[in-house]
Amino acid sequence: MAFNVQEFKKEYTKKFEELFAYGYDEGSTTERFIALGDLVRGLYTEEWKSTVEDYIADQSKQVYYFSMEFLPGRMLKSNLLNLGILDCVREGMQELGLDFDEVARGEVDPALGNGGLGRLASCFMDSIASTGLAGHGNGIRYRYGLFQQKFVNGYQIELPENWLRNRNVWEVRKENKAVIVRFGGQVNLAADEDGKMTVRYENTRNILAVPYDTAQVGYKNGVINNLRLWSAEIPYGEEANFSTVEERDDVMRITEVLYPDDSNYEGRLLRVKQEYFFSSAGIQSIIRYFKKLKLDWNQFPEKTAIHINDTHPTLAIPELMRILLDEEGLGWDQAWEITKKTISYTNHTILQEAMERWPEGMIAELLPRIYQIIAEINRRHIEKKIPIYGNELAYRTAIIDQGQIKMANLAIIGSHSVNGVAQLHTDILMAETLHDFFVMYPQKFNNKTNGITQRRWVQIANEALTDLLDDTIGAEWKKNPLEIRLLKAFREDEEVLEALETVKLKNKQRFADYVLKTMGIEIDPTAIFDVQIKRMHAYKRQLLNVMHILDRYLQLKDDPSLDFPKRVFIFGAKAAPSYYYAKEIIKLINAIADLINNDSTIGDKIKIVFVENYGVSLAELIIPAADISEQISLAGKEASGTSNMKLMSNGAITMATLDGANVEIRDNVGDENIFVFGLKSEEVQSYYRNGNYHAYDIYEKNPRVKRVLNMLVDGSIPGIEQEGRDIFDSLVKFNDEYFLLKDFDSYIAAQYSADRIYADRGKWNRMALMNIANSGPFSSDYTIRRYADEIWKIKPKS
Ligand code: KOT
Repeated sequence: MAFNVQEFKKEYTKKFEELFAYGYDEGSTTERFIALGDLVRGLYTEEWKSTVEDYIADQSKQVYYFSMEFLPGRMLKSNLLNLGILDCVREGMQELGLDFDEVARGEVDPALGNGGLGRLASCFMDSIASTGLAGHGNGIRYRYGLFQQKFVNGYQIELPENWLRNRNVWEVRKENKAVIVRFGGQVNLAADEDGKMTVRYENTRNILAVPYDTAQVGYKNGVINNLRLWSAEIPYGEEANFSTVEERDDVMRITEVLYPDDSNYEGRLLRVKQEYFFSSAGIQSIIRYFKKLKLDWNQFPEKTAIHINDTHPTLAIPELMRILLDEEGLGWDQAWEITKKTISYTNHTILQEAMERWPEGMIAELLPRIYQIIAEINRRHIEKKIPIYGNELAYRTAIIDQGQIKMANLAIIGSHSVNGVAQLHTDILMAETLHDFFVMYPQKFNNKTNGITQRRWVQIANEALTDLLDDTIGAEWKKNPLEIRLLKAFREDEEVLEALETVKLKNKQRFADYVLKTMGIEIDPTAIFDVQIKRMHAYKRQLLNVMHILDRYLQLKDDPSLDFPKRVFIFGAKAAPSYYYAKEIIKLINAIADLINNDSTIGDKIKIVFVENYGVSLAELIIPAADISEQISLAGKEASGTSNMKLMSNGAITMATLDGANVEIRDNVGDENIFVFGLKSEEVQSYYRNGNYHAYDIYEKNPRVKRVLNMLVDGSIPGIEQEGRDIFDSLVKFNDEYFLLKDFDSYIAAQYSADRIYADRGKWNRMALMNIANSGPFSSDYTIRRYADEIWKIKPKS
């Protein structure tokens, strides 16, 4: 994009005054950001428009990524970087006497997702545009994002996240593209004039779905795709059918708030309303577009791919069927072939508590026609499969079972592709969780290991590392992330290794400044920064990390002269508000932070920092500062993980169980550049199968484990009472579901080897370098290319 500093300054000054009727020098940070964002949006509208026009002219096949969650993070720098004008704007702002980074922080970070699943969707949106693919997002414009987390006396409290309080400069409301989504009512068959039977919906409650579009700017390639988020409103004109205030409130509630559960499903009516609302709106707008092309319906899958991000948008399947059957008059078989060829599905978890199931009666009442279609899909599935696989297998794969609708079953049966998000995860799906379906449809199953966009997670978050890379290996890695492997050539180069250490130190200092300013805790940037950032969940085992901290504390209390290198344990985690146990662990971590941070005999040897309100923006600050990346979930439980990839790309060394994508990280970096410990997935499976795990025996026989656990209940940690008891019981009395006790010794041993190696700066820096150099394959650009080639069958714009 041609643009110079002088022009920018002129345009910015003008834009600011246009918007606020006074000069930027008088403006607040928020206003300064709004003016800049507004200006930047104006810069790409032309290309946004022409991208759409090209897609129409070329009749390109397009993919629509349906996701209940998107976690884009602040968009200013990312848009500027991708437009190729980041440096120019930074310079211009500086010349205007404004602090660019501060202005950038004036943007609210839209928290329209919970964690990995939503962030993956946003990395994918960036990679789809940046690899020149025609693809768009479809989701919900929540009025309130994921709650803001505060700690009060060490307890998590949740505050509403009113992210739209200032205007959202990136979105464009498109009222003329609104559609009607219908709920409730009755389905009637009626004959038209020619005696043809048509399906009529009566007494439905009609809701207006209004799209808000946000540009997804590709990296220096002129491609600008669309993220379409739907907002529920009261219809006007002939569709208006609400009378009472309660009915109106009901409508607004649909897109009011994001459900705050991660890897756990909420079986509430409102949740399924949200799911149908955005699935239906998305399908309707895709159909509307397709009809403009004036093609045959059989060409629909040649022009359209629809991907569903986990089962949340699965109602897109019966919704597409409904429109093809009832509105477009296709027969069942033709509609079904089109639907299956169009839809593909990603599974993100094997945790049973996360598998969506809806009561049959609830769906029948809320979505009577959709229910009929699901029942018919189910009936035909069983009828077709019995003769081939027998009754038992056919019924085990039924969509409707014991009064419940199983969304994963519908997603698999109604799609042509089912993928897991790391090789181990896909293997477990095929061999265990979805084995029955794998027997029926082996060709549908495939793996697509997750990835991350290094544009946000390296170029934007870690400018110092970006400069170092450019200076050592050139800038090709930015277009072609595999090229980062060129860094390997410098693994014995002391100058580069030292420069890498300096970069890390700078990022650690930046984070230390933040911690001092916001929490009043002083941390030493030369200490090991040991980072665990992810949702608080028992299977992710933050508690194992805590056990290590307590053990280290006890060792130091016994012998203050032990020469452990200094460590700062950094946590960032939100707990679902209703997840009581996770909240108890938050309280426990805050309590041990109070105890240890204020123990003068420990001093700098251990510090604990639990940041409030962890999210994308904080991740951008923490990840570049990390030395150790804690990826310690129980093997077989974490589908993939993506913070593991972000941290390695920034030179942190992984403390890993062989779970999710950690396995592939190990394969890429080699055993000598990662700390691996703990049970393997098959070992865990075998314990579960045989029921021969006895946590109590370990507690009794392992004195270090016993001492650590006793601290939870003997009053040594001020401020916790019931929490300590509950956590102790979960481990000792209720047999430690996630095998923390079993993995404790090997975890401690791995932590000790990290201590030893950290003391050898040259060796540590080399390991860090090798992690960065081997992070290229985890770029979401490659992940997306594989989705495009193997599932969506779409080609990049030439
Ligand atoms: C949430 C509700 C239902 C089903 C699945 C989820 C879910 C899974 N939410 N987040 N995930 C995570 O997705 C990431 C992206 O694939 C994975 O890296 C991570 O392991 C999952 O836990």
